[in-house]
Amino acid sequence: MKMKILAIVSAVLLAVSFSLVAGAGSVSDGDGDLIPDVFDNCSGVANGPGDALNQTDDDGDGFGTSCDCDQTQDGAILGDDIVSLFGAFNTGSSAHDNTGDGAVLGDDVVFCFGQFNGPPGPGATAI
Ligand SMILES: [Ca+2]
Ligand SMILES: [Ca+2]
Ligand SMILES: [Ca+2]
Ligand SMILES: [Ca+2]
Repeated sequence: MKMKILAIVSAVLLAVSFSLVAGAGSVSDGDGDLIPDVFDNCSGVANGPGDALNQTDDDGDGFGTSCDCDQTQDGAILGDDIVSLFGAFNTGSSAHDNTGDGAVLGDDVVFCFGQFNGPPGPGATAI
C-alpha cells in the first residue's frame, strides 16, 4: 500500500514538473524579440538578438538603451533630457542613439518626445 501511494505521488510530481516545463515555453514576450518580458530590459521595444541594440544598456542603469531617454538619471524624461539629446544631435553618441543606427537623428528625437514626461520605457524595468 505504501509503495502504491509513493508511486501515485511520484506520478503526480512528474506531471506537475512536465506542466511547468510546458508553461516555460509560453512565457510572455510582448515585443516578440525572443527575450521574455521578465528578462527584457525593454519589454515594449524589440531589442533582442536580431536587433542592433541587443539588450545594450550603455549607462548600466537597468533600462535598455532602446527605451532609455533618461540621460539625467532622475527617473523621468524631462526638458533636461531633451536638451541633452539635442546637444548630441547628428553625433554618434551611443548614449543618445536609442534606435541603434549609429547616429543621433530625427528617429531618436521622435522616440524621446514619445517618452516625454514619463519614465524610461515602455515596459522598461530596472534589473
Ligand atoms: Ca521581449
Ligand atoms: Ca525588448
Ligand atoms: Ca540605460
Ligand atoms: Ca531625466
